[in-house]
Amino acid sequence: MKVVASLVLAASLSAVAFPAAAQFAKAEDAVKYRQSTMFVMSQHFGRLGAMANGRVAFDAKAAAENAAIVETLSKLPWAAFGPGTDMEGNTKALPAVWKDNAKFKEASEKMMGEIAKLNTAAKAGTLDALKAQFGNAGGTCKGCHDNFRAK
Ligand code: ASC
Repeated sequence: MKVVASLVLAASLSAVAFPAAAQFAKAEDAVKYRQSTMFVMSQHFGRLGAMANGRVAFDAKAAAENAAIVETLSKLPWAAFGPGTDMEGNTKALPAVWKDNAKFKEASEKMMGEIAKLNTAAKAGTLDALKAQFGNAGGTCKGCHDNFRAK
């Protein structure tokens, strides 16, 4: 009984220590998850870009909806870059994600911060406000891709 109790305790402690690993059944799922969330995010970010760059007419409601989706999605990929998800050949994520993890984490936090500001800007309901923050937000996507994603 004691052994079972300590095994249960050990399992729950390791789940707390490694929440990312516990979230996915296998490494392939983590890779698919982070790629999928990034892809959906890029689709909604692209709709904001089309407005910011004048390719489609500004629509305040659509801008606010897309920016809210992007902000929610911006929080999701990171838990899927856990230990053991460095799958060579199956991902564009560079080894630097794990070797230089503090820098990667910093880049992810910078991105989330700028995306949160983009959501605030979009809610203001003007094209000027959207334009003023869109480039800053996109810059953090690119900055991280330059350092942590293979071409
Ligand atoms: C996108 C997308 C990215 C970023 C980046 C911004 O829409 O898919 O990766 O914007 O290109 O510089």
